Amino acid sequence: MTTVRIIGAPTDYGANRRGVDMGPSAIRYGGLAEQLASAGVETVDAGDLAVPRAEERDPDTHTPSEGDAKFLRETEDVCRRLADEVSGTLVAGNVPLVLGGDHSIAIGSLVGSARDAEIGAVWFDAHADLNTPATTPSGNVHGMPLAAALGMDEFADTEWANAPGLSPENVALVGLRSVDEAEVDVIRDHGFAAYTMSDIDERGITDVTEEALGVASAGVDGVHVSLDLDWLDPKEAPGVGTPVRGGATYREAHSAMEIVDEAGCLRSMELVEVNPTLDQHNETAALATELAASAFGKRVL
Ligand code: NNH
Ligand code: MN
Ligand code: MN
Ligand code: MN
Repeated sequence: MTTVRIIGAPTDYGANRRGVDMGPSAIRYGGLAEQLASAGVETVDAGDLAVPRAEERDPDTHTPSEGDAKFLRETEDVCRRLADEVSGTLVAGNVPLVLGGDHSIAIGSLVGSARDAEIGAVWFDAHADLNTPATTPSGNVHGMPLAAALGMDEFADTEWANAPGLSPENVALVGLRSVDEAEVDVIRDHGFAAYTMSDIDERGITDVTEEALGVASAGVDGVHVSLDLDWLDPKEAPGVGTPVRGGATYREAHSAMEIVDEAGCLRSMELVEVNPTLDQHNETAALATELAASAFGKRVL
């Protein structure tokens, strides 16, 4: 029986809209332990990492080079500790489930998951998260974690952010519908496996998710699944800071997570960008718990 270890990373350094730091609490109150129990997995809760409040800190937008990356030093501090937690969980034979927080914490999840292994990643997100301090339109690090973990451009020298066991050939992005110009070039130049919502319209969620998992799992030890709740349509998941219309439906999302389970390669997972201050009756958090349960094997029959 799988034991899932829940690790909270309550940050909101990486996003414009405040309140995403309450995500881990909202997801727990939304029924995470109960949902995972109904999937037949045991859970242990490691609690939350200590995260200083943004108000106590200086955003300092001039690191690591000339560009903008707000709270990058604070993000580094959290991600270093998160990487240790994730890697320690895996070494102990358990499966890490990280609760964000904004998506910048994926840097820590990926670094930890890729510390002693070759991994792939499937990125379920409206956005590509491939900006760097030089290209970011916002300065928000939640738009950069994939570029950071892959050591792209000015992140090449940022050793704390690089996941050595992750290479671009094993990254698949699913559900794209808001991609910045510089990110379009990066996706083309690196030949990322990238599936837009139009691909899902044309081919169906089953086909796209199976192909994405095939790309991510080819020749590696396991796959990290990063689930940004803004992947879903805002009608299903209103409690996110950067909603984009035209996202995955409730059924498509469940179907995709069931395929994650069936593929049998899940190594680590995260649920990010749940912002309870923007949510309605905690429904986005509750949906996140249901989707995690599907990814860990919950079925009706
Ligand atoms: N691409 C935009 C930026 O870099 C938005 C990123 N927002 C996200 N990413 N929520 O998933 O700021
Ligand atoms: Mn400065
Ligand atoms: Mn994201
Ligand atoms: Mn997003």
